[in-house]
Amino acid sequence: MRQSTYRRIQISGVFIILSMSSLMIYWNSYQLTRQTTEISIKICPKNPPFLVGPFVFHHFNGTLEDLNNKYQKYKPELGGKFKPLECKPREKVAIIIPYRERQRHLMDFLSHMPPMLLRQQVEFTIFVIEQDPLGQFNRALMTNVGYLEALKQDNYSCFIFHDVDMYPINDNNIYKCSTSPRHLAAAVEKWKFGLPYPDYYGGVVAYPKTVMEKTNGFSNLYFGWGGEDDDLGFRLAVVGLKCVRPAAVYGRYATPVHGKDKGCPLNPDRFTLVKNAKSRIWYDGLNSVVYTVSKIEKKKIYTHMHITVDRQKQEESPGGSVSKTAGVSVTRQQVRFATLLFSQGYF
Ligand code: NGS
Repeated sequence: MRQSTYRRIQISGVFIILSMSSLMIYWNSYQLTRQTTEISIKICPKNPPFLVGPFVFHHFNGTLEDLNNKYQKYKPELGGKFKPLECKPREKVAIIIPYRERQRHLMDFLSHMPPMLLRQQVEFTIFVIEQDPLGQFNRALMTNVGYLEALKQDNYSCFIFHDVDMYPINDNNIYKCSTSPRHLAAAVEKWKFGLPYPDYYGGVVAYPKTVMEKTNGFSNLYFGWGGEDDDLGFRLAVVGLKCVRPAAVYGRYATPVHGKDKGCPLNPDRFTLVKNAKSRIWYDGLNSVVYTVSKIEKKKIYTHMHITVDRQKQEESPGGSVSKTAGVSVTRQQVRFATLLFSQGYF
């Protein structure tokens, strides 16, 4: 009896030792695989090796499902977080699209952008920030919302604010940030691959997080069409920054022709707002934006956010109340700039 108990204890002992050693072997091999994977995935090179240079923009006639299938090979995480599979990127990029009723352009954008961005070895997520249908569209407010909401999803360090109907056609125009803000749309098709005026900052800009913090983001007061991108230039001037641009041969964008948006008529206040842009920077921006997120849809290849804006509440916020009444001192340079725009028929 005593002998058999002894034997049982002996067997259990051997069993425990065997299980522990196999556990140790498993743990060691797991650690080794992890280390090797970490070592073998190198930081992406400064000059991506797979660029093709100029490439053509094509309209896309398929469905979102087609694109979901097409991009499966890139293994995006839910919400559309894409990473190059061959190396570890240097920064996380959020592409923010202020959006309303542009389904066809959005499909073109989703079809055109990811392959280029992955050739550039960018880690990115596309955020479509859609303002609900009521009221006038406010592009700059949507960019502020996109910035704040993207940061709730992940620690992005680089933000590219992008019109949905502008398509880069040279992949040497790398979608990355530098310490200065970058205006990527340097040569735009609708202006014969030029710009409408030298201080134009519309279309596509890349801001590192630090610049968004320095400029208090963008103004929230431009309801309707025009002026919000001119305002951005004045904000940058206040904090001693200026946009840099890629060479025109790289910063080329295709801009298919389309009619004016119904929900975005000319903003009659835009000239006044642009004139006092500098005086509002500390009151009107990220620190005063008023909005509600009504829905977040994490799609397979992008994130779609639905945003409700209350114009009255926004205009009653601190920045709003100084916007039209501030005793603004306009500099000679500002007047010259506004006059230049005026003389070219922009107002
Ligand atoms: C200027 C607008 C900008 C606009 C640019 C180009 O006049 O917001 O035209 O417009 N400034 C003002 O209205 C103060 S575009 O030809 O792209 O429709 O970006």
